[in-house]
Amino acid sequence: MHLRIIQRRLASIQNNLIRTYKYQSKVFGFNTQLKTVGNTEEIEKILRDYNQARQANPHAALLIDAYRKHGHRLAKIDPLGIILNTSIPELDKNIFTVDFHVENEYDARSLFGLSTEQSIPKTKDDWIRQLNETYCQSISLECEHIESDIERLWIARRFEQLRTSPTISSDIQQRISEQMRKCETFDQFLQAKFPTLKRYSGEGAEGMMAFFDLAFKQSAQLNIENVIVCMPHRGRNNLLVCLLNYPAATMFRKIKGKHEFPKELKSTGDVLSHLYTSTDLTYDGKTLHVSLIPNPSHLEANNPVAVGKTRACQLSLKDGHYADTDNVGRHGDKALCIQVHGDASFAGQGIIPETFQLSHLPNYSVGGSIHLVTNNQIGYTTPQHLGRSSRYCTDFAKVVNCPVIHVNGQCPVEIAQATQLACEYRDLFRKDIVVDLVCFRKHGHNELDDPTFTQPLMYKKVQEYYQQEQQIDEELNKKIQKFRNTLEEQFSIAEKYQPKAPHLERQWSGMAQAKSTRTKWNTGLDGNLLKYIGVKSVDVPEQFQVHATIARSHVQKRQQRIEAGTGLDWSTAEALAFGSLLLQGFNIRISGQDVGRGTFSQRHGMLVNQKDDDVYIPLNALDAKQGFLEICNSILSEEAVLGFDYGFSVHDPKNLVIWEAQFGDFFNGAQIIIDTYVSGGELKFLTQSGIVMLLPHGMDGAGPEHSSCHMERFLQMTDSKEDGIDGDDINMQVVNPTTPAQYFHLLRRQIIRNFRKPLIVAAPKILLRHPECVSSLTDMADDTHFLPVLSDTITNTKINPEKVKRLLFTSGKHYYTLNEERDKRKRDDIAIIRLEELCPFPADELRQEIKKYKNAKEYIWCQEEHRNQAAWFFVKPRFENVVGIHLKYAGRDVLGTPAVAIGEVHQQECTQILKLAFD
Ligand SMILES: Cc1ncc(C[n+]2csc(CCOP(=O)(O)OP(=O)(O)O)c2C)c(N)n1
Ligand SMILES: [Mg+2]
Repeated sequence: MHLRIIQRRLASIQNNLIRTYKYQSKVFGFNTQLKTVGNTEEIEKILRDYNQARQANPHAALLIDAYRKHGHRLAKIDPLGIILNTSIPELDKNIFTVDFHVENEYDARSLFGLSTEQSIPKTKDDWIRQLNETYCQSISLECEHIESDIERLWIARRFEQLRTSPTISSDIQQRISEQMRKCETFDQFLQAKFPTLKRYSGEGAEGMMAFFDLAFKQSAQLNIENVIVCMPHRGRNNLLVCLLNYPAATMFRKIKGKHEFPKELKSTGDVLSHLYTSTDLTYDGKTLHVSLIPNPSHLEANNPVAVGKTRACQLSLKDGHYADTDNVGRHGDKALCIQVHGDASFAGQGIIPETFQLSHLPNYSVGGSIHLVTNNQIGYTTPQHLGRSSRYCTDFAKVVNCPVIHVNGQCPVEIAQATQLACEYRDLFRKDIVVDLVCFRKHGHNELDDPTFTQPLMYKKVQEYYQQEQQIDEELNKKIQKFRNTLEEQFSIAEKYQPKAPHLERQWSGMAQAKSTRTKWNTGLDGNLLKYIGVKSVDVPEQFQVHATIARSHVQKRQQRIEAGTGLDWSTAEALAFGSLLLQGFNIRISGQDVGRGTFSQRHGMLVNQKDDDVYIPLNALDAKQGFLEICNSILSEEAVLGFDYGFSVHDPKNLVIWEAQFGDFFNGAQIIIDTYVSGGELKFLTQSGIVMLLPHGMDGAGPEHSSCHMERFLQMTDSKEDGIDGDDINMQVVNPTTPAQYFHLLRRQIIRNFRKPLIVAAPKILLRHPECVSSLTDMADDTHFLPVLSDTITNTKINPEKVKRLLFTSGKHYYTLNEERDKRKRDDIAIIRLEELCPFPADELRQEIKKYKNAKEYIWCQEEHRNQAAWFFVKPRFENVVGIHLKYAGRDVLGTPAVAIGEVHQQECTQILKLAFD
């Protein structure tokens, strides 16, 4: 079979879904020529042989099929024996009525993945015994939901081979025992030293350490360079100290209430179960860099973050789709994501199916994650049957054809088999795979909780488990004693130990933490360079057929305005900012729903060939040595996608990462990511992010849900001072720019600076095409920069500052309404000052501005949003306390939704605001 045919079959589900525009040729971040699977000829042969063998032995094949499909339902995967596996009709011996004999050895080995050492079952009874041994013991496999026949057959056969192999080497078995004992020892040590500590121990789930050790070892063998891990609370500290070289002294300090970072750094730190690290591990002479990313309490929120960081890491390493040249490997050769989950949260949190939906997408794929579910069969006090409706906690994974291995967490050999299969599958197919480690929790949700209040029978079984006699291994005991001694040493030095700051290393070296003062950055550029970028931003290859309307209203219009150097609109300013940063070697990623065209058909960063649906990104053809723009039309999710992009942004400061909401208010689907990462990430973890959130905002009669990006919520989450001067070191920036040039400077400033801060932009809707909302190249020329406050300069009414009696302060698109009204009323006694940046609050610039109007008597804040929303509550105390003036309010009244949906009422409100501002 031809290679391309096999690739298509392997990715059948994806290909079936491609019905409209597609990447026919290479676009940045997705190379259509890249191989998605490993040795296709070998896999093809497996299928061919199997089909022949099947024809020769149809009854045996039916029996094998039945076990591959249903065997997992009989498996003994629960170490407590709580899951009751009754017999299942599909595997009843009596339904396979034909007695058969498999005579031919070759046929038998093609039908079923026997290891070379294994003798061939012949009769029906032999086969049933063999299949029971393979599929119904302490490990089982779910693979029958996989659409691709080749993939399904490969994994079933490989599983069977591993199960029929003699056993895992004694070397590996020793490693496993050592890891599990270390894990247990660490918990015992913490229990002895800190008896009242909630440590979310690994006890009952020690098997996870065997998984990690073997997965890292195998990754190193496969020449993977980086592994990015996300993980919730359970056993996390064990992993940090026992395997990832986290200084136990720092952890002990933390438990005693001290800083985990150097004291002088601005940081709040985070709780014990959120500590993180990155370290180099050596396996068989090969070095593997492992990063355990910081996690918030919100379970599973760190999963898309880890996947995003993995993809960014792949960009840094020019892995797979990011390689400069074709055919240099496969995506995911160099970086792997391991996602760890709890059983209850894996089943319950919506971010999980969202993240799975990202896994096969061109601009979000990482070449497959390996998932480990630490399935202790309980979530807090909720048993499985109340915690989900599906049979397994892993069932969401099946939506993307992901195989699932269930394994008994107390069976080391089977854990090793599961880990090996997961690594091999991911390596071969570059797709996600799940290992469901069925274990238990020795204690309650934490060690101070009494689980027998709610689970008396379960905990009887747990107690029985711990009453079993343990085998003694003297050699291992010695190693464990050594480990215990190390912990003792670390404990003794904890008080005086100086923790290290991990935040400005590797890709981040050369960057700094922002200071408490404000800095100004020249973000302007030479006009000719901007002209070049502007023209190139709409240039397409000769044969490329641009849609006629786009050619007229977008391409030609931009060409003309660039030539003139004036009348530049919002999307042109964005293209100029993007292009200039690309030419400086930075990469840009813009992600979100429909970002290629833009919600309002304004961007057209990616053009679609009218002849064949192919996609072209003009800004990626600027120069041979440029950085690249990755345009990522996302799934219709906010939480997982923003999490992914946040993760992308924290990996390397040389990437400008932008997430755009379709309309501003949809960001709240991603509120958890904003609350736990974007707003407080740097304070908690020292991890900087320069993510830009573009949130289309504006009261234009669109009704409650398309009007507001809830700026007030972002402002309330900032650490801007109500009675002091803000510096660059605020937790995030909130801006509401009103000109294309201001947007241009903001985007450039975001990446030119030597520190990173999230940037929340109340982005335009109607301003995208507003005739007044334009800039010229001179506004972006060398030595220009973003202005936090805009003076009253663009007006038809000539303003003489001496004559001004009233100052109107506003922010955002409302400025244009006010300006128009002032012109209409010919009010030269009113000046309008725009607050373009709300946080950090530009108090100095405002004071300077106000000074110009010596005779002003009235100061009014005028906003189009409702009084309990947008900036009013934020600016009022700052004007009073820091700027030193008392503001009156002119705007909509309070309301319990962002906007009315009755056109007439909307209009009456608009009129009323203007009366308040001008009468
Ligand atoms: C989104 C979210 N909701 C609620 C909680 C509170 N909580 C902490 S742990 C936990 C139980 C989690 O169960 P599971 O995922 O099975 O992990 P386990 O603790 O059993 O390892 C809950 C409900 C949380 N941390 N995050
Ligand atoms: Mg659980």
